[in-house]
Amino acid sequence: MESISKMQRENGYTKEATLQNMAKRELANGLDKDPIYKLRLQCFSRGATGILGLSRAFRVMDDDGSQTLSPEEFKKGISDVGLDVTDSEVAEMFARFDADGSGNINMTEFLDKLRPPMNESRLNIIEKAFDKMDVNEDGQITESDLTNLYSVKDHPKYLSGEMTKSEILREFLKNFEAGAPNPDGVVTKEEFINYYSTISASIDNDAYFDLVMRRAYNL
Ligand SMILES: [Ca+2]
Ligand SMILES: [Ca+2]
Ligand SMILES: [Ca+2]
Repeated sequence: MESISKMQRENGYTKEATLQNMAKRELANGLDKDPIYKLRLQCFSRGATGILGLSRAFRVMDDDGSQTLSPEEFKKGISDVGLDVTDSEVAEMFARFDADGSGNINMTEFLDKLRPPMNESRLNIIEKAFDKMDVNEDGQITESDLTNLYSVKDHPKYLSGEMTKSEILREFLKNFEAGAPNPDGVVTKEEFINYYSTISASIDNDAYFDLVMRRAYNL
């Protein structure tokens, strides 16, 4: 069976520099004028790494710590990241982010629009990996799903006695919970997809992305 330290290596696959360079290149060519697309590139080009970086951008914009963005917070945040857009473009972006029309943007809405889009085949392989991890099929991945699925035997911190099996599994799950203000050790499908969306963005080739996922999850 796959070992957890190998899984961590594979999951550490996000080529942060690649993503940053790609974002800078695409910003420079200026072909796509969609403001949300530009906001995503702006975040990546400023060194936001992966989904964690995007969720951090949300927390920075959330001045009053309400875990939602008001129109004012959003507008200020957009100008702080250096995105050059008109007031009407900001209003249009806000409306697109605020999918439920509540008048503010929550983290789920924010990441749903800001995460790099993926095609059907990439989504499918990610969902397959999720389903494999969700051993008890309750729609979320927790420590109990992983306990028989992955071995920690060759994990350096397990070998050194620094961490217990349970601690290693919980730390592993935390990777996927970057968007959650308080990681609870429960990984939803949405968190899992968000996580892989930024890894996906750093890999151009569909077949190669497929291979990376199949290797990581023994699919
Ligand atoms: Ca707020
Ligand atoms: Ca909303
Ligand atoms: Ca489960």
